[in-house]
Amino acid sequence: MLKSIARNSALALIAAAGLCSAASAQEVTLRLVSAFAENGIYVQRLQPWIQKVNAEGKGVLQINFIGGPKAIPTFEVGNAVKTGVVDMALATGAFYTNVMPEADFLKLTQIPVAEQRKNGAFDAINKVWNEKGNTQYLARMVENQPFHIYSNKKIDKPDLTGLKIRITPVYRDFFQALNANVITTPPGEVYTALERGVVDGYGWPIGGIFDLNWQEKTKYRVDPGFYDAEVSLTMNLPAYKKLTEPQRAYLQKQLLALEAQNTFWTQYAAEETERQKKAGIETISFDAATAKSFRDKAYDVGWASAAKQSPEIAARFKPLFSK
Ligand code: 173
Repeated sequence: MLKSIARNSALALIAAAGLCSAASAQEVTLRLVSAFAENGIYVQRLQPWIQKVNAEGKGVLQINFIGGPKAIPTFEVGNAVKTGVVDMALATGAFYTNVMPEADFLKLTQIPVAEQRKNGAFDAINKVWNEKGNTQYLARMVENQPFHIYSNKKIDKPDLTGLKIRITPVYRDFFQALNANVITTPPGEVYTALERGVVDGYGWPIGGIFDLNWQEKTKYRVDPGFYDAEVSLTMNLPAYKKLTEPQRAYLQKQLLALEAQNTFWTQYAAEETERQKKAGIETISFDAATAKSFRDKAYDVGWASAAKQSPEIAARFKPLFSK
């Protein structure tokens, strides 16, 4: 008698658990964090997308935006995705070189993400991201945003001797090749570093310096820009694999819709250039030959460092990323 009660309740428990998983297989909620500030342009662009995903994805897939670097510090987001502490992240490769050094190679792409999906680059990226990062590379939401040197000290040639420049892994080897003293900080610490004179300048893309008020502490921008800021959505691989076929198809549809909005960035770059000028930020530019060698040097140093870091993968990526 006792035995059969025990057995019945055990069965009831299993049945209840079964019901739960049957219900949750219909709709999944993914927890997303951003390695970039919540009030910055990248999250501003992501929010309406999340709203659309949730509005159209009732009963299929929902995204729960947890927050920015206050929720998970910028340089810890990659590990949070890898270990499944969160399901999804908005980040850039430079922020998770602690997971895999190859993450930072994505700044070296010179072709649109739409083309990367066609020429095998996207698959090649995912093979590495899956194997080394336990991560699925989902979509690139920023393109055509070259990086620049912003400085408070005037330079008249591409030489940063004597300057202390805030970096992330994006800029390290290039700025060191230009003789800079480099200091790594997350974006959230740039303003204070400028204010206290800990740095004389910083690396950042053409757009977004107003988001954290850096224009107040910036005198010059060096042209031309170099590389292309990569800001992408990634996902914990087991969480991605656990999606049902309809859930994955729905997510894929929305990711492609997000990438289709990337034409925005060219216009934004032009607007931000103008806005910097109006804010009194002077442009430092070089003659054509010097400008070309400056840009070429950025890519030469970038690929040389990639090849040193991870020769086999750099060799695989280079032809797929280049024009
Ligand atoms: O923080 C950075 O300067 C950086 O690495 C980065 C990368 C992509 C977009 C914006 C900033």
